[in-house]
Amino acid sequence: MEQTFIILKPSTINRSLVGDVITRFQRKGLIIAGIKMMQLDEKILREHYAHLVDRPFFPTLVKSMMATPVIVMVLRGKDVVSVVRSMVGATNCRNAAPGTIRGDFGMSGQENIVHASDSNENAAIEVARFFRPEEIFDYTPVTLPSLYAPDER
Ligand code: IDP
Ligand code: MG
Repeated sequence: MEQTFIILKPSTINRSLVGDVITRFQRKGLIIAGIKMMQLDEKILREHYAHLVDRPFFPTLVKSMMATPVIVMVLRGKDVVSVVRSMVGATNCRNAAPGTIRGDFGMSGQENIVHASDSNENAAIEVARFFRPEEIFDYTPVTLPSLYAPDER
């Protein structure tokens, strides 16, 4: 099974939506392989958002991402990167479809509730950037036979 990397952004912490967002991932049947709270700094954000450093909104984005500690997560599941991206929805919450996390919980392009990896390759890079190996847990929930058929696991 694959892994993906999630950040519950300061907008989620400030708006007390942590439980609602995590509940969505759990109800879907995704396995929490790692979870912790941390304060991001400019160094890690320049790496994480390297594709955006030249954009005019980058300083505002960095400030926003450091406004409170964040909660970072590693989720595990079959095809989890694409499953989670479709659960999260379009980048701008105002364009995100109802039923998605951004579509249901936000009104902003920047303050958009969660980060989720966009490919298996980036997920591996992001997990390694934010977690030490011993912070990721490989366990089998007792519910696994109800989550997947044998040939899907
Ligand atoms: P994604 O989070 O949907 O993968 P990216 O293009 O990777 O979107 O952008 C990373 C983050 O940068 C977004 O989640 C959002 O917080 C912020 N962002 C992206 N585009 C804009 C913009 O045009 N204005 C302000 N913030 C933006
Ligand atoms: Mg992105």
